[in-house]
Amino acid sequence: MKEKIVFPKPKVLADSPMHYCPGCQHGTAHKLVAQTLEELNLVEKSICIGSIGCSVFIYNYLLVDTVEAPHGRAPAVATGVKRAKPDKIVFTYQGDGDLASIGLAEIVHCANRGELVTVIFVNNTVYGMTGGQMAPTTMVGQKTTTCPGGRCREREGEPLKMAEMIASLGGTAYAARVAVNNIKNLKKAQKAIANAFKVQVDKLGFGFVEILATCPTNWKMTPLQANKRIEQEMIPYFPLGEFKNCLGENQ
Ligand SMILES: Cc1ncc(C[n+]2csc(CCOP(=O)(O)OP(=O)(O)O)c2C)c(N)n1
Ligand code: SF4
Repeated sequence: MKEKIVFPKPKVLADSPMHYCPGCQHGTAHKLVAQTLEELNLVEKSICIGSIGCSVFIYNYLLVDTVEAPHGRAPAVATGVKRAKPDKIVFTYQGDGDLASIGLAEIVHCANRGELVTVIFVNNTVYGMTGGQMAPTTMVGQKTTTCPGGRCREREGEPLKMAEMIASLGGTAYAARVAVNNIKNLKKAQKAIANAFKVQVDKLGFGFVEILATCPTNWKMTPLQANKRIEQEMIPYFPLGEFKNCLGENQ
């Protein structure tokens, strides 16, 4: 019997094994970005700005021109690249340690200025690459290597809700939070990522998508347990949805 491929791999995704841990959703997020670039016909003119964290090797997987801008500086580098090459489609791919901690000033000012760039923000509530330290998005009560007793609201405050914060800024044209824990949410995630690129294509302003993602290794969970945590613990605190959408009828 002839095989029928139902979900083909996007061509812009390299044909090489990824280094991510089993059950890590960075790979899923990469695939959604790759699919979006192909569907919107943006592959040839896209420039990716990589960051620090487990996704530091994104240039090995997404076959587009890439600049590395570690330690939260990706939005600043994206600003420079886009201003120098306004015909290109420029996007960053950043984790929560990179974007919401070290790079908090960069992301806020980039959005507030309304830079015509797109930001893909992967929130897995820990610093994954460096061994699971507390991030600004770590949940109250969550145990990490730097808060072994659990994050404490009185001591460390509440986890930052980046999608809502970015939506409140004048230059933002699109801000949403999505998850990739089931098929329904995957489909919504795909649409949100496309919208975050469309606001750049239509020159409406800054585009931002927060993707809730698993880190089974540092959560000390199996992939299945980690996926359940997204539904049971993360989504109740980090609600899914669009917080700003200036696309109007252009969607
Ligand atoms: C002591 C120290 N401070 C800062 C860094 C820089 N650094 C590299 S990866 C990383 C954390 C990245 O975490 P995140 O952005 O959440 O991405 P993830 O690995 O979870 O995908 C940091 C802070 C470092 N390597 N060592
Ligand atoms: S440490 Fe966490 S974020 Fe990094 S690859 Fe493994 S599961 Fe993914």
